[in-house]
Amino acid sequence: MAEVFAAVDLGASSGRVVTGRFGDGGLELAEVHRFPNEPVRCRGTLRWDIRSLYKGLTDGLRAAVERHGELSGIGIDTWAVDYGLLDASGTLLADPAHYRDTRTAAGVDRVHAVVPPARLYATTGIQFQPFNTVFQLAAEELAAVSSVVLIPDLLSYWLTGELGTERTNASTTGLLDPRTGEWSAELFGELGLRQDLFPPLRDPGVAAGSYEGCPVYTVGSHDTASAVVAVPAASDRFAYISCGTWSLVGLELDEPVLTEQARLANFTNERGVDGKIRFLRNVMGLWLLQEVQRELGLGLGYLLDAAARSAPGRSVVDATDPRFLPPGGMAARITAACRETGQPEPRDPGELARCVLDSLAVAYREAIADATRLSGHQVDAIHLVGGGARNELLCRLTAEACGVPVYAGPTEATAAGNLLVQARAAGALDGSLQDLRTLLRATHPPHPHHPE
Ligand code: LRH
Repeated sequence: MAEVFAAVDLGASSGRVVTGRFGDGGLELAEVHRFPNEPVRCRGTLRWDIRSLYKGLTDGLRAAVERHGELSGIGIDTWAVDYGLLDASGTLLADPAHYRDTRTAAGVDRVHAVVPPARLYATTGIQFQPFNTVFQLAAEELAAVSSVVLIPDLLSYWLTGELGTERTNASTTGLLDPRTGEWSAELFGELGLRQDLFPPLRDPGVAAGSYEGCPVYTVGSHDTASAVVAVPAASDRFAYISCGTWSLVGLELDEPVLTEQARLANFTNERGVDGKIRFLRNVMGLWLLQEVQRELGLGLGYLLDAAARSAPGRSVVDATDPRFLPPGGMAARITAACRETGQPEPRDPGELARCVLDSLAVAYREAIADATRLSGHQVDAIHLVGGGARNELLCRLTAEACGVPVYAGPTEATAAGNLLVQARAAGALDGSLQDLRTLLRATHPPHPHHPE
């Protein structure tokens, strides 16, 4: 009999509940509910409206039950690094702060004054991002705090009453030792942080409690970890681009690369499902285009058509530059970056969008070249998964920039990875990551883009 699981996948701009039916025909995906994720500014701090997200999640689970009758499991993934603070009674003290809020700058200085960047990297392998949990916590008042709970674990706690810290997402805190998958006791000590602030670590693919009689499983609760599970690769010689609001570009490795060169190249070693390492670089991603769209009030289709008609490679900005992190005024920031580097300024929305897409393709090429150089791993295919796989122009430009075939899709890779790991945890599937990928590839063959 076919079994149906529900993946809750929250992204920075929307959340969705996707069901996966595992039967004779392989995996059938259905989006049963989608809801907006609209952060709110409260007394100057940008925050996630976590209760509205929780409502979207429970509405989605209800829709899943209405559609399929009974669910065999539920799994939750979200963006990384952010957390809720609980008091001793388990009550959330405030809406979780958004990683794009600028309050973390003081935390960066505080942490680096105690543990210099090179030692921090040698211990955790996490690339410097001003919003890493370790920096956010250093800017926080923790006296009244009993637990720090990462976002997917917080939602899972509300569903099940059980607390835990799932490992793939724990790695993004910048406090985990990537070699052992355990917290770095040394780092906690030096930073004066109590290790029991975080609920006990748990692996992806284990029981996490139940909700209305349905089992809840941990998955790669870091959305990127789930997306990488669902890269429909035919061999291990692949690079991936998990392309949504962010583009996470890199390789799947067996061991972390903790060299000084890797740190200087700003590569991160996040933990993946089955103890793998996600050796990758954060590139700004479709955020640049989303912000341009929002600001100019133009549809995505219009912008992409205009970009396709604009001259190629006219100007290229650094799509990893933290100056593009906060919301607002994106067109002016991109134009300023062109001017400062002596390149022509975009003159219309098409040229602006073209500049973004060309810049992303170049950033992808550089990230993949650096990742292969730093790790010694060879690549003969690039898999572009996530919403960006729908963007034909971006896929074509990436194939041309990299000189390697780009395989696009699935667009719902994150939900698919979430579902595959749950189904395996529940015993509905078995096998290695490669087996899970082969199963997915059969029902969701990626679309190839060959370099010209
Ligand atoms: C993508 C993502 C990414 C993190 C960022 C904060 O959604 O999880 O992997 O670096 O959000």
